[in-house]
Amino acid sequence: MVATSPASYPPPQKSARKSTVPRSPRSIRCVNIVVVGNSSVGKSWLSHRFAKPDEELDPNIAATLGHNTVSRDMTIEGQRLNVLVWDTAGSEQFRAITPSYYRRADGALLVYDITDTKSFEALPSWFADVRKYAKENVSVVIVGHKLDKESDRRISYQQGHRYAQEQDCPFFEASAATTAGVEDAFQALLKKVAQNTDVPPQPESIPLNIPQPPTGGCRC
Ligand SMILES: Nc1nc2c(ncn2[C@@H]2O[C@H](COP(=O)(O)OP(=O)(O)OP(=O)(O)O)[C@@H](O)[C@H]2O)c(=O)[nH]1
Ligand SMILES: [Mg+2]
Repeated sequence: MVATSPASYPPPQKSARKSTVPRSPRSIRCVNIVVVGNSSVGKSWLSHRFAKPDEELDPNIAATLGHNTVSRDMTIEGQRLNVLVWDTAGSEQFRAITPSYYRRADGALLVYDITDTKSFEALPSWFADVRKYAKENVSVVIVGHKLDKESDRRISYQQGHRYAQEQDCPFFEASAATTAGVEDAFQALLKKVAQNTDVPPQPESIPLNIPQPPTGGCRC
C-alpha cells in the first residue's frame, strides 16, 4: 500500500456541476472512494482485497495511521476508471482528520463488523460525517463485514439491511477473508459513481510539459 500525507489531499470541491466533456473510449476517469468505519472492522483488508484480489492479506496487519491508499483500474458501465481507495484510520485519535478525506470522495463505503455491535451502532455518526463533509451527490454503500465469522454474529442481516434501507443505500455483507461480497460491494458503489457525471474524465496520455503528480496518487 502507498502511504501519502493528508496535506497532499486536494482542496475541497463542493460543486455538483454536471460535466459536459464528452467521454472518448480512450479517456479514463479518476474516482476517489473513501472507506470509513470503526477501528478493526476490516477496512484495510477490504480495501486491499478489492485492489489486489490475488495478493495474500497480512494476518499481522497494524491499525492504520491516518490513511493508506490503494488503486485499481477497471471498466464500469463502459467507463474506464482509475479507482483510488482511501483506506482511513477508524481510531478515535484520527477522527478529526477524516473529514479531509471526504471532500473529494465520489463514493463512500461505510463498514461495520457483524460481530461487533458497537461498530454497527457507530454507523449513524460515520454517516453524519459523510453527509456533512462530502459532496452533495456522493454515493454511499453500507457493508456488514467479516461475514466468515457467522458463529460470532451479533448483527443480523435484517438489521443491517433495514438501516441501509432507511438511508436509501445499497447494502452488502462481505468478507475480505473469503472474498465473499467484496467485489459486489465495490462494483455497486462504482456503478453508482459511474452513473454520476460530476467528475470530468481525464485524458489518458498526459503531455510531457505538464508537471506530473507525486507517484501513488490519482492521475487527476
Ligand atoms: N475473520 C475475519 N477477520 C478479518 C477480516 N477482515 C479483517 N479481519 C481482521 O480484523 C482485524 C482488523 O483488520 P483491519 O483491516 O486492520 O481493520 P481496520 O478497519 O483497517 O482497522 P483500523 O486501521 O484500526 O481502522 C485484523 O486482525 C484482520 O485480520 C475478515 O473478513 N474476516
Ligand atoms: Mg486499517
